[in-house]
Parts: sequence; structure tokens; C-alpha cells
Amino acid sequence: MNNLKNVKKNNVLKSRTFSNSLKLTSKKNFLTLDSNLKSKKSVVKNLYRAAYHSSNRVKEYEGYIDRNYTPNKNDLVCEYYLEPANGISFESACQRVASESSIGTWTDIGTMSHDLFNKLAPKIFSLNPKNGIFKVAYSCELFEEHNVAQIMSAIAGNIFGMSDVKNLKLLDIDFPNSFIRHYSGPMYGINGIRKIMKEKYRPFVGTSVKPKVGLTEAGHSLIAYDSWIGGCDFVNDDENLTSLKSNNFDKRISLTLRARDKAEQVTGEKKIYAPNITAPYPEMVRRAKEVMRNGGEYVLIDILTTGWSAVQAFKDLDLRVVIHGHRAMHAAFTRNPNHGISMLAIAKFCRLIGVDQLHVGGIVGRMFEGEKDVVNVGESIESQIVSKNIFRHRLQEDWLNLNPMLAVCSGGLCPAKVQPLIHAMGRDTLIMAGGGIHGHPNGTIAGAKAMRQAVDAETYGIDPHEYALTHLELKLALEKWKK
Ligand code: RUB
Repeated sequence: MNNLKNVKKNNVLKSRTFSNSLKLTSKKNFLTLDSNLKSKKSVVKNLYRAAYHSSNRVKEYEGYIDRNYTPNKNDLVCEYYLEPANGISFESACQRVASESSIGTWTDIGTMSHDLFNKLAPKIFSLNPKNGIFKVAYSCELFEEHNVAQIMSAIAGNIFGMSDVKNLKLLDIDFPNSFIRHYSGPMYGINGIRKIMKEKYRPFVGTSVKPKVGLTEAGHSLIAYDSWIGGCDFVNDDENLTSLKSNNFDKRISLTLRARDKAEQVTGEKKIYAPNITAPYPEMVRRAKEVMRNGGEYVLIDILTTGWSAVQAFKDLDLRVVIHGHRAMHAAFTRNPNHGISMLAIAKFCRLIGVDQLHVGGIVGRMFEGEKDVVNVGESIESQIVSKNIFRHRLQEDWLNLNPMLAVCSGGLCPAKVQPLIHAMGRDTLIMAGGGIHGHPNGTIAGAKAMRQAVDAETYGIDPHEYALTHLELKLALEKWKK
């Protein structure tokens, strides 16, 4: 015990002596100090410390704005909307965000050298207090390129909780080519899906089985069967149907995939079942393998509740299964126009990590998003080169050889909404209707027929009301759901 006390006392004395000698010693005579110290190693350490304890520190929240900066090919560029908190200028708030999302903190720190700051500090190269928009270029060195969780923790992490900002929204990201090369993107995407479906032209029709949960395995498979023979291409489990006491995953997929086989024989068309494998990661992988063992080629994952890391790891297994991305929970951060993360940014990460088809909004349905935003996302996930559009807060993007994702539109859709939806989104769209099929006055088969008739009418360029004169199911649907 006494020994310990002595050791501690000696250390305190040593460090006091050292700091006193530092006060007395200028940088010039550090070498003199060298001869008084025991090892060269400790000199280097102490030199390092002393340099940062000087008055020449990098100031916190300063030096991040450079209006003359042009992002280079290795920069990751983010566009944000920002409203500063009371008493903070727009410029200062932008710099606080740039700092917190990269190398800085709330005070100047002795551990930050000017060299390090000059090398890694992001550059705010465009900022406009009038519309609240600013753009930052981040050096790739700040990121682990093949780690979406890490990237999100930086550019969409602590910054949303800073008291210096009242509102902040990540609007878009431009991934540099060097970055995109670390990802393989969707294994199938639009072209792969069209090949599986043997359908080159028309939009696809799908349904999620309703009620979302509560059906038995057999009941579920029967409704899926009716949907397929009525005309649906796709049948999905809903976002909250995984493996429940009354509806076991393994039993459900076995029955439903057998129903799919039968529906393919009856209709002569390719049919898809996308079971929801969302679960803790190892179980998710097991379920996907079970789907494949039963002859399935699709899985549905609730990408946001599952989490980036798991979705990325799942894709990287290269299981040769098509991934349908459901975005349940997205509106917690996409809905507020002034704060959060845009659906565009989320969708771009999904394409990067390799989701094949993704819910992007229904425009004319029961969800909040309007045409401008949904079309913007649709174009960004389906094009190879995305052009900049300042009115839509869209940055340019070159996706190199990453496959395009298929846009999925859903939420309150029915035959009456098919025409305006296709006009907005184009033919590379999967149109999903739950209530709009199973709520048909004559039941699920008629509901699926009506949806398919609405898509056929648009594909042939015929007004749906005119087509309905010779198609009873469509007529009844248009009578029930007028618009
Ligand atoms: C569709 C449904 C889907 C949501 C998803 O049911 O419940 O889970 O549309 O929303 P219905 P989004 O067709 O009866 O509305 O596509 O906006 O993510």
C-alpha cells in the first residue's frame, strides 16, 4: 500500500516537473529538454502534446466554408436543408453540422492539428440562408466505404440532435465513383426482374395479403392463389407478417409456394411470392434459405426496422434471391419536410447495397407523398445517370454499372388510380394494392382481375372507363372507388 502511495506521489511530482519545464521551455529548446529526459520515445510524445497545448489551436466551428471549392471525384457530397436555432447564424450552424458530422466537437481541442484539419475538414462549398440549403463535400477518407452504418452515423447521425439547429434535413447524397465501386448494387434490378417474369413491357401488378396478420397459413395461401389466378404477378406478405403463433413462417411459405406452382400451371404466367423474412439476422438468413429450398426466388425485408448492417450483410451473401424492400418506419424521418432524412437519400443507399425493388410512395394513394417527390426518387433509382435538378433538390449521380432498382408503388391504390400512377411513374413500376384488390365487391379474384384490367387498359392506351364497358370487374371497381 505504501509502495503504491509512493509510486503515485512520484508520478505526480514527475508530471508537475514536466509541465513546469514546458512552461519555461520554448519550442526552440525542446532538444535541450531531450538530454534531460530518459528516452527519445517520451520526447516525441511530449513534443506532440506541447505543440497542441499552444495558443495556435484550430478554432471550433470555423474554417469549414470555402465557396471557391469544387468537389473532386473522391468527395462525397451531401445537400442539407437547415434552420438555425435562435441566436445562431446560418453560416455558423452549417459549420457546426459539418464539424459534428466529421472531425470536430463543441470546443477547440488540443488533439487537433492544423494539418489534420486541412486534410479532413469537409468543405461547405454552397450555402444559401434564403432557402436554407447548403452543400458539403466530405473527403472519402472520412468513411469506411463499404459500411453504410458508419456512413450514416457520420452524415446522418448526431447532427440531427444538435441544439444549434432548429431543423435539419439530409436531402440528397452524391456518391463518388470511387465509392460506388465498393458496392455491387442490385443483383437483379429492373432487367433481371423482367427476365424472371418474362414480361418486357407492362407495369406489374401485385398485392399484399389482407388482413395483414390474423390469417392461418392455409387461409393465407388460398388468398394468394386467388390473387394470382385473378391476374396478380406478385403476392407479398405484409410488413408485420413474419412468423406468428397462428401463422408459422415455414408452414406458410411451403403452402403458399405450392399454391404459386398451381397458379402458374393454371394461368401459364410466371408468378412471384415474396415472403417476409424480417427477423434477427441469423434467422432471416435461415428463412431465406428455406424459401429457396421450397423453390422461391424472392424475399421481402423491412429494410429500415431490420437495419442497414443486416440488409447489407444479407445482400453480400449472394444467395441469388431477389430482395423486395419494404420501407415501414421511413416516415418517422422522411415525412417532416424540414427535419430528418429524405426518401431519396434512403432509396439511394438501398440501390447501393443491392435492394432489387423498393417501396417509394404511391402518389395518388393513402400515403402523404406527392408526385414531385416520388417521381424524383423513381428517376434516381431507375436511371443510370441522374441529372442534377435544383428544383427537386437532386444532386447528379453516375451509378456506373449498378443495376437500376424497380420502383414499387403502394398504399391505398385501386384500379381508379392506375392510370394517373402510370402517367407519373412510367411502365417500370410494380403497382401493389391490398385493400384495392381484397375489398372488391366480388372478392379477391375479381379484385385482382380489375387491377390487371386497369393496367392492361393503360398499356393498350384505352381509357379505363371505356375498357370497363366490356370488363365487369373493372366496372364494379370503378363504381366502388371512383377516384
Ligand atoms: C398496402 C400496405 C403497404 C403500404 C406500404 O396496403 O399496407 O404496406 O402501402 O406503404 P393497401 P408505402 O394497398 O391496402 O393500402 O408503399 O408507402 O411504403
